[in-house]
Amino acid sequence: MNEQKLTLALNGLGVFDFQYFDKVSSTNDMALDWIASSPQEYAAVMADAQTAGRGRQNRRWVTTPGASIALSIIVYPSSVEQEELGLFPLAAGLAVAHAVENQGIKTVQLKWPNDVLIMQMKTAGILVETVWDGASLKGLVVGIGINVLADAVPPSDSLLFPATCIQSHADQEPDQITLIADTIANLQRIRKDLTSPDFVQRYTSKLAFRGQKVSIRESDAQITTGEIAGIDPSGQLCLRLDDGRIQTFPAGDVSLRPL
Ligand code: BT5
Repeated sequence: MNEQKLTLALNGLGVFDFQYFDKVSSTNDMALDWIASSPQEYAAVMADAQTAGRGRQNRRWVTTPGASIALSIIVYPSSVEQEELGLFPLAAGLAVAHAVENQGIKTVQLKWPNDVLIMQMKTAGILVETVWDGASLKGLVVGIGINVLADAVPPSDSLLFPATCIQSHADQEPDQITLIADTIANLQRIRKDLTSPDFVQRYTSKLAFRGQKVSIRESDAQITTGEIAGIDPSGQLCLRLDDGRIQTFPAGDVSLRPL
């Protein structure tokens, strides 16, 4: 990573607090700890390698040195946003999706709640975590892992869902610093109308498997099938069941699979 170019790109977005590591356990862990010393909003932690990168429900996230982006962004949600924290993973997904599109890729979609797909294969994953002081929210970390080069894609037998990388779909060599800066700039912009109908409409236009039958697994004992109808203003998935009723699912620890 060219640190001078990174500094210029981030400073251009008003981001002066950032840390870049050759190797960390998890950039989310570093960012969660950093919140205690109140860095500025959009303070960012990045790393070339993670020894304990994680996804939701403590699943493993693979980061390959030189080929992946591991980025964690610190956000302090406003009181209005705190009413709708479930929108943050979706907003981060949309921010990454637009950054990937800016690399010249047209087939980008979002697998609810927060996976970024290229041609229906996962190219980025998002893990949003919060720090609380009793009932008061101290801050939120948006963790983003992006497969940039082909080496970033883990072997298929180790994955729950097919994966790909930006390099395999872009005409030009993908640029890590542009991807990072675009992602942060997009998140800054998307947050301006996060709780408006425009956000729901923009997210829905990128929603993968819309109108298709999927299964939603909340636990081994709780699996629901239905057709994806869209999302509601809180970012919950709306599923049309076989009897025509609409059931909503909060963006928590659920897994969505196409059938
Ligand atoms: C995610 O979880 O997709 C969230 C991943 C967030 C990673 C970032 S990297 C920066 C920050 N620091 C961290 O420690 N984490 C964040 P989930 O939806 O639970 O998906 C996890 C599953 O994705 C795994 O069980 C694998 O099947 C699959 N997987 C792991 N590494 C992958 C990769 N590089 N590309 C595609 N799929 C992967």
